[in-house]
Amino acid sequence: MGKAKTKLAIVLVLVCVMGALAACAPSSSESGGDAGEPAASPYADGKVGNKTGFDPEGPYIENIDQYPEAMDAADRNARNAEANKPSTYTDQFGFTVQPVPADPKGFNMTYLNAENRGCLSCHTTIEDALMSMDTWHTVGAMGYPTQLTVANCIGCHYSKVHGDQRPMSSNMHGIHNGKEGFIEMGGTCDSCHFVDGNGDFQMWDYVKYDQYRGITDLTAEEASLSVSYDQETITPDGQIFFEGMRQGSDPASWMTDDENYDEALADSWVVTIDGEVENPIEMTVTELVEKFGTETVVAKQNCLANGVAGGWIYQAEFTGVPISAILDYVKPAEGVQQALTVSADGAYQLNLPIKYYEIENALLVTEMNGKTLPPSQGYPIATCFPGTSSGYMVKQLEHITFSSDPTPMGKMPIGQLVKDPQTGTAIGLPNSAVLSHPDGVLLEGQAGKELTFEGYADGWDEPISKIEFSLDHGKTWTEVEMTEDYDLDKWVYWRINITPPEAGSYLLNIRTTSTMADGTERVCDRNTQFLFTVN
Ligand SMILES: Nc1nc2c(c(=O)[nH]1)N[C@H]1C(S)=C(S)[C@@H](COP(=O)(O)O)O[C@H]1N2
Ligand SMILES: [Mo]
Repeated sequence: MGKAKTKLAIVLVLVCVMGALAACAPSSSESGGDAGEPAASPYADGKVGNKTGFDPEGPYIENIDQYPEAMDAADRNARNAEANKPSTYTDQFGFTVQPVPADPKGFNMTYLNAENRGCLSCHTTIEDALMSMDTWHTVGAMGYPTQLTVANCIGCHYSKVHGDQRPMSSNMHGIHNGKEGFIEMGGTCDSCHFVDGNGDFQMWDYVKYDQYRGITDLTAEEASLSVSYDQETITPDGQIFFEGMRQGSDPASWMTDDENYDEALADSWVVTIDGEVENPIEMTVTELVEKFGTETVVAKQNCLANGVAGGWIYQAEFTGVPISAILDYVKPAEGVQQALTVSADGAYQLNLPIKYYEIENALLVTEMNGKTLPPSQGYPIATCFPGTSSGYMVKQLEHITFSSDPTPMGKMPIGQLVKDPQTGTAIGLPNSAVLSHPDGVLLEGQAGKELTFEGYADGWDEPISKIEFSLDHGKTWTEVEMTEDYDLDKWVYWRINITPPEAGSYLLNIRTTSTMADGTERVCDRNTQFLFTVN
């Protein structure tokens, strides 16, 4: 201790000398010291930190004399960030995507190992993963540049309940764990999951944006979003999602060739409407159109399995024979409860309660957006129940059978929104997504410039009452309220303008609210999250 005291005087003398060297002192800015003022040193030579190491007889740390340089925090972080720059790729729509934000420490890349987690860190697209399976699997391809995510898988693989044929957890573990491809890519539990502070396994893709650093938060005031919406926007040709279901999911049965179809088919394609009706009919598509005429409606079509932030939705102008006119003619018997609607290949058999056929503007569709219905949409004729699901659009329609028997007929149960196994509430009700850009998009040369993002909100059979946007992880929101004349057959198509002030990554949270039948408000159980980076 005496040794230390004698050195103190020399230290004080050296304080002035150290002033010139202050820039070398590690963490001088982090410790909050005034610039130019040296940290007080207990050492004779005024050095800061231990550059010689403890006496080997005392507390011992191996290589301690090499530590001070290596432990220079600012420098280490900068080197880590430089060596671990997030990468970018071009997605299937031609957008440049940077899934992980850059941060000053390289924290996301190293500590979170973010680029090696989540479905799309290994799979180019989910569609591609499904196509490469040994067994045929339905593929639902987005028409908008919106990526399929695990949220869409949950739409069908929802249940963890024993006895369910298709629970996500058992399927996904079965095809990943211990499998060659997964092992080769260094797959672990962490590839798909995030273990939270309670030791609970979360889906990484659901929680990643709450873990990332380097996202620039903007309060609602700073973001000063301008939001507009309409209910009329029609999905452009080629942006309608495609679901390759059909017969047993075999791609050979998919109707993907929309250019090359038999134009004379409408004259020979017979639709049968029978069962408990007074006047059963068997008529060609051409005869149906001649006898009952056509009407045109604009309606959204939303897949029941569309997940949070998913793009399995579109809006189109449908022209076809009004089902109301057909019902007036065939006259279903008193007490008819339901009808089974079957496609020509017999693979799609949908049973729907009679109330759907009684929807005022329900159609047997022959045209879409002013053109002959393309094969992918059901040429030569398909059902359309405005305000309901695209799943109720039975394509290549052949047969409708009315029945007073309440027992479900056909191969498929009546479609209904499925429940999220984690939240216990209906998936994507109400829902929203960005449709103009993929999540994680990198927009080059756009810092400080005005950007427009577009997307939808839809509440199924509940009207949307408001849509809220946040750019500060949900602390403050910009909201837009829907007007009284809300049209339930249509979606809400919104546009937001934002000028990101500087280069960096930004996170848009979208929270949607609908009004339930009893008048109470329903808020989406998961926000739609959309990351974008500008430089
Ligand atoms: N004949 C037939 N119609 C069908 C299907 C099908 O597999 N076969 N899939 C249904 C489902 S679940 C949906 S979501 C839509 C998908 O339509 P899209 O591929 O045109 O988007 O078609 C519906 N109609
Ligand atoms: Mo669907």
